[in-house]
Amino acid sequence: MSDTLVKLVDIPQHGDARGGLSVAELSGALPFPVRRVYWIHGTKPGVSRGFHAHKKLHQLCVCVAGSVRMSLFDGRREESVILDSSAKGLLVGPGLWREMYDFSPDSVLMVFADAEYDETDYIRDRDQFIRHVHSS
Ligand code: T46
Repeated sequence: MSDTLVKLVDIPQHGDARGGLSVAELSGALPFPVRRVYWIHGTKPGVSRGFHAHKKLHQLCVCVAGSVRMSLFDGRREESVILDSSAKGLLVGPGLWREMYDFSPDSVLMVFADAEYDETDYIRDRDQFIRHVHSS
């Protein structure tokens, strides 16, 4: 895989004349066993989310409706990507500060995670995050 922060995976599509059907399965689009799924929806206009990193968590983010822009920062470089297709998933591993902007009113961001919710895995202070990545 390339050295870019934005790592997109293709999600197989099995739509037909009836409509769409997208599949994320282990050993396919999902590179880890899923222990939690959550989705972010109904985000109010102008609201930004994220502003944290994870110490260990691996996630696959799929915008299954509408669009959202995700920005990733590894302590040195920042890259951003617009997610607007259920055919693409963004892999977000540990050690990446993430911010989410420009949610469309119909946006539904589905996130597959390799661990259950654990607040101690979050780094919610940007300066602390920068110290964390530069010391590891
Ligand atoms: C991430 C980005 C992409 C839970 O109780 N369980 C959960 O599984 C999650 C994800 C959140 N929460 C609670 C914690 C907070 O009290 O829900 C509240 C909102 O969470 P947060 O402010 O962290 O939401 P976002 O949208 O800023 O970030 C979320 C994920 O938390 C995070 O892991 O990578 O989406």
